[in-house]
Amino acid sequence: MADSVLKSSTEVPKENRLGLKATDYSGGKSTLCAGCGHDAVSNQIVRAFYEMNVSPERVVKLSGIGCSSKTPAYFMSRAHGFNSVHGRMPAVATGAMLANKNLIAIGVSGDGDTASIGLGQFMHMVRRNIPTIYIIENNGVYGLTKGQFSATADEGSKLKSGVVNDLPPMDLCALAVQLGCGFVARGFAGDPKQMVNILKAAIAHDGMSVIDVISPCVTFNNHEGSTKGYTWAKEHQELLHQIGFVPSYEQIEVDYEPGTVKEVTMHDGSKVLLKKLEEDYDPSNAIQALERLYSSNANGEMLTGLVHLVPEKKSFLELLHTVDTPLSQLGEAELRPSREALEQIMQELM
Ligand SMILES: Cc1ncc(C[n+]2csc(CCOP(=O)(O)OP(=O)(O)O)c2C)c(N)n1
Ligand code: SF4
Ligand SMILES: [Mg+2]
Repeated sequence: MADSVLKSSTEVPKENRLGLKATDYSGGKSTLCAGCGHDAVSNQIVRAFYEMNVSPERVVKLSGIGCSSKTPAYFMSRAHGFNSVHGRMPAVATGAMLANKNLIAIGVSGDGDTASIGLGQFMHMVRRNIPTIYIIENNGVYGLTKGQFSATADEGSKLKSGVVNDLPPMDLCALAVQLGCGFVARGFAGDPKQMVNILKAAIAHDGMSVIDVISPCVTFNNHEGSTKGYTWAKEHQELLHQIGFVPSYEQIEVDYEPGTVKEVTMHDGSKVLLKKLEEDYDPSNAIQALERLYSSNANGEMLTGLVHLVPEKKSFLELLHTVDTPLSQLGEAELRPSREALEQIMQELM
């Protein structure tokens, strides 16, 4: 039954297929506030990469500025990493992936880093479909600079000081769908089972995946009147479906009632299983995704799940036909154009 597949990801072996332990995927000690949602997301990242048997040395971790952007220091110490300036992670991720398409890029950003100073870079990165797992740890505030409202804060929500937010929120999932992103999901830091399966599907996706995670800031936005705190999120989480993930190397025969589970085959042959809870939802349909996000927002609910999935969408690297060999490993013979090629270019400029 589908349920047995949906539960299978909870059985964790002591070593993965690479012979690595979960501790081989850990990072430095966190300096965030105890109970911060961002630490829960770091743990979910560790578990997903470990269970997906990804060598940490194949991973590049990228971020901007914020409490959220500090977190790549707290997972996968053995991976490559670059902590960029505020809102500029997309440019660095684009450069890294153009230089070496064999890397698996994971970017961690915040709602301030992405939806304010970095919005232009984020939008063009989505539009170009740069293969990166782009996580927004969304707490509705600028945690690092003492809790001012961010652009994702809900209208009418209150700061601890009693200040009310008068501006409408930006929905980063809806924005990503509108810009043609092939993988858009929303998770909740307090729902690890769903988040780990979303992350596994994102690792299997060849293209940009945008994951908006409601990740409460316990210091500045977890009180009554806040709409990004743990209690509010638990009470208002609306599951779009249950998510199961079957990696390509597991030849599991999935047997389920016709019409109850939607199966999507990813680029690497693994399967995402979406068990319907309430309606006939087609994740490849962008209009349905937008309708569902808008109706949830209008009802004051927090929709979570894999909102939009189009695995066949071509990435920027595929469109550019970038070489398989990392640029740093190409020799002079491959990099230097021939005399004839240079002469031809000169002729074209005449
Ligand atoms: C160019 C620049 N402008 C402003 C700042 C100040 N600043 C640091 S972090 C931050 C916002 C962080 O918010 P978010 O991305 O939501 O991360 P969080 O701390 O909430 O995880 C701001 C405005 C900065 N570091 N650099
Ligand atoms: S200030 Fe908020 S976002 Fe920053 S570490 Fe503390 S709880 Fe997390
Ligand atoms: Mg924030």
